[in-house]
Amino acid sequence: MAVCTTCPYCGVGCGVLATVHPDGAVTVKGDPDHPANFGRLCSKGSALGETVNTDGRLLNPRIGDRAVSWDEALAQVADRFVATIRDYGPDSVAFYVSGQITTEDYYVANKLMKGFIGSANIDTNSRLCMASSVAGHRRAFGSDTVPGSYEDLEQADLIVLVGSNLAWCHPVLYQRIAAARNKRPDLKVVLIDPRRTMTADIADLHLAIRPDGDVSLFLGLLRYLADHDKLDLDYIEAHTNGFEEALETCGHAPVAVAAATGLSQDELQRFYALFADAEKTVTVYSQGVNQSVVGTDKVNAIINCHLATGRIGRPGMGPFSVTGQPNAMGGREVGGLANMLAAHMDIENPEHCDTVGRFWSAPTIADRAGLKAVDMFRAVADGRIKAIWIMATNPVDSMPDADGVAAALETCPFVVVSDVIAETDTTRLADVRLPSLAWGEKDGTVTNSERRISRQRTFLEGPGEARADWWQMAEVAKRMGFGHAFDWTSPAEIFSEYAALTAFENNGVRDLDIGAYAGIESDAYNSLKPFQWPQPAGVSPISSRFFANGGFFTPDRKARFVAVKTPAKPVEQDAYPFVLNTGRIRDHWHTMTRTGKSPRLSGHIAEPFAELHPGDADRLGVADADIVEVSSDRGVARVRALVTERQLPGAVFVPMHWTDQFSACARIDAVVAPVTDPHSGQPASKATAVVVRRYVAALFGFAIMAGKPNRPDADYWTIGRIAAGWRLEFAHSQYPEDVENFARKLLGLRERAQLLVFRDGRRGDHRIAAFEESRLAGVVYLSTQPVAVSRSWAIEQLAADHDDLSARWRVVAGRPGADMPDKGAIICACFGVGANEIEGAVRSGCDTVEAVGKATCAGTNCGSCKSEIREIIDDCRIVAAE
Ligand SMILES: Nc1nc2c(c(=O)[nH]1)N[C@H]1C(S)=C(S)[C@@H](COP(=O)(O)OP(=O)(O)OC[C@H]3O[C@@H](n4cnc5c(=O)[nH]c(N)nc54)[C@H](O)[C@@H]3O)O[C@H]1N2
Ligand SMILES: Nc1nc2c(c(=O)[nH]1)N[C@H]1C(S)=C(S)[C@@H](COP(=O)(O)OP(=O)(O)OC[C@H]3O[C@@H](n4cnc5c(=O)[nH]c(N)nc54)[C@H](O)[C@@H]3O)O[C@H]1N2
Ligand code: SF4
Ligand SMILES: [Mo]
Repeated sequence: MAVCTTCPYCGVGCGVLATVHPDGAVTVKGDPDHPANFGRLCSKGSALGETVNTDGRLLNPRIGDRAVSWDEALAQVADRFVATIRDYGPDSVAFYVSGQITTEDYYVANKLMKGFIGSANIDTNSRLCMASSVAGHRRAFGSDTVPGSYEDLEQADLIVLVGSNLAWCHPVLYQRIAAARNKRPDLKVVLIDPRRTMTADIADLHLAIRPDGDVSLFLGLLRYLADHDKLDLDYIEAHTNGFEEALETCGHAPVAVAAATGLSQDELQRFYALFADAEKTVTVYSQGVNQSVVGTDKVNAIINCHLATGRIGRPGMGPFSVTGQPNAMGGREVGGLANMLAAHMDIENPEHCDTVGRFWSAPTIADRAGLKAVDMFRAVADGRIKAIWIMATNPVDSMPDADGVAAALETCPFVVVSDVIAETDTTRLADVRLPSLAWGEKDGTVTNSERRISRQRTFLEGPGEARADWWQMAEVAKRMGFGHAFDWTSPAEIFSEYAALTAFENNGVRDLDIGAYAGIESDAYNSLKPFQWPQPAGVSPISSRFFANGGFFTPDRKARFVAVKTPAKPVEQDAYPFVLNTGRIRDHWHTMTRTGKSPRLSGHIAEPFAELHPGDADRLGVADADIVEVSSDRGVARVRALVTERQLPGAVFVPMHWTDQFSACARIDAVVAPVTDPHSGQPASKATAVVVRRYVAALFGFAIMAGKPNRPDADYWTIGRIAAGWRLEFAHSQYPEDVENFARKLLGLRERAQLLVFRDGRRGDHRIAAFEESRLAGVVYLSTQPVAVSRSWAIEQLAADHDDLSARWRVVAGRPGADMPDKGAIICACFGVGANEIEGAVRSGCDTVEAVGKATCAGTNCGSCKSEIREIIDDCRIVAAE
């Protein structure tokens, strides 16, 4: 029987039906009844079944390399925390947690740190993600409230996507918008992103804005709205403060806006006119807004335009910060950020501290903000923090100045890491590793971007001795002497306590109230249906939106316009002429500990890359598929060059996903500077000054093999899962002298393996295939140029039988025979359909995405690749027209 649960990836929070089959295989489907997705799933959600295996899992608590009992591990953690607090005070310890734990896990961590240890040194990776939105909401609304709902996207006449690659990062919302647009072609979409991402596929207008030009763009919009009589003066008067000052700081000079944004007057006018004329406007924003030194100002510049037009909290209208992680919102709700208290109460507010302190019967309560992520790791580095517990996040890969973070953890006297995976770049530096239950094994609630709380349910047994994160924290709390306050036996009891806290002395003064669930019993918790907050006790849901009629959570219940100023132009640095932008790709999730297990997901984009504009590439002497080095004054990364018109000149984009577990030197956060927004403390992960150089390679290589490859001795390498084993790409400054020996070592071959070596004397290339009987054990292609063999074809050979010699020679020749066409790069992850197959379908007459789907199945399951299919159709059209 299928179990109803929630996807563990992005903040859309899709409902999933998971089935465990008798052979242990897990399959998933979209839950048709879940209001976030109504049955849809994206490529990552659809491939969940491939990622729930126990490969690489951390199975026992470990102190150093020694497997120990839970009792010993927990006692060690408690003793070291107690001793550190005794000797150096509560602020000498810290927790660094994550938007990927459940609300219950988060609640326990926050309660322990803020109410019982008495420090606010608990921060979360949401600092790197949502902090600027939180700060912007609090400045404008007095509370961290997301006012709208997903259905607003379908009801809007205009959707403005700012710094959001929705097609790849919130694919099901993207699909909902695409479907709404098909039904109602006058729904217009504007995309604001320096790169022309796949999301541009549904955009009527793409503004390739200069990095961080957003504040100027929205200041210009507010001025335009005022000049064109498009303000809602009644709303401004009744429900807001500070409008005049905010308008004052906008300036009057469209020329200045054009200069700051890099956009033409015509582009600006088109956007402003669209916004002015569409009352039903939703502005969706994400990391292109939040991850900036002016992130909070960007958020308020956007919110100002919505307040000024009264477009908030009504159907089809509102500013909409879409959250990244499955429980980014839950973390904000319980108080997982170092500058919040709990249940949307403020740490600087003595009344709130009193309220929470009494509710918890806390012996001590934190009454000032703790250290935010970047400062927290600085404090680890300089010895102020002497014990840290990291849970469900991988800061050695995801924090800016990541090498500095690694060095800090190396010197820290006591590091605890709770993770599901044994070997990550962070667990490597832990004194104590605690094995956590993973998705499918754990039980709890998560809140999605539209404030909808859904259950994650158990359908698998945890492997080895893995235990829930909340249990680990509660057990340590007991051993620290706080047993009475941490003696829950299930997540249901924690949720019930948390719900009671949201309602405690609330009486409508705080936005977050789910008092209806205080005292919930385990049966009701187990059958809990997704619901949106607020949900106070004894009241049927008041409304699913906030602020249509004011009612903000400021002292006078009015919203605040923020008089945002045009940011100063960044100082140009001759030594670092490029702006490094970083972010995500369609089929990987963050540091790849889970999506990296899936051959399907690893096939879409198999290598870390740097997107460069063709003009810049020319100047640097870089060709497509060369290796480039991207470096700042912090560190360096080596990745594959991807030369594309989609990129702006002077900018370079590198994905955040590749770690030392998957690549030689591609941790891009080693390059990102630890510069933060002054209001939110969020790192500016999208604008580091860097230099880009061609890496001069004498050797390029590509290999496939059944077993996990040994780390090659090469300056550049990347490994990835394929159906029958692994693939490896590499490059180095020297060509091997003894190629046979090189191949044997790389493939880890047994003696009896037979090698078939082919040498192209003219090009100086080598292809070496190793057979064990008729089975291909591995193949290595070496060249002085980027290896041109078809990857998808070669990968399929690993599973195929090669009993005749001509088939074997085909492998070394590296060319598919006439009977084996080359698929090209995999576009549709669900059905494994390649670019060449799609092109073939287009050439034989399929001129729509639907027709290609009929002919090849591509795009007919989750639909995440539809934009790419459309791009191939368009490209073929251009070629035909030429
Ligand atoms: N496939 C996939 N999906 C994910 C995730 C994942 O790892 N993989 N992670 C999830 C998480 S935690 C998050 S936070 C979300 C993030 O979701 P998004 O924010 O959509 O993703 P990013 O790729 O980080 O950045 C979005 C865009 O911001 C643009 N940008 C950079 N600088 C600027 C600027 O100055 N102005 C503007 N307007 N745009 C700019 C970038 O070019 C990029 O295309 O995705 C979630 N979904
Ligand atoms: N340069 C750059 N850096 C970025 C960003 C960017 O755009 N650019 N984006 C930032 C953003 S928005 C985010 S959200 C972060 C994400 O960055 P991270 O949080 O560091 O990335 P993840 O890979 O999601 O790390 C989650 C870890 O928790 C483990 N895990 C999974 N499930 C569980 C569980 O149930 N319990 C426990 N205990 N562990 C579990 C996983 O194995 C993994 O090691 O990266 C940030 N860093
Ligand atoms: S859009 Fe995809 S990754 Fe996000 S919750 Fe839905 S299925 Fe999961
Ligand atoms: Mo995020």
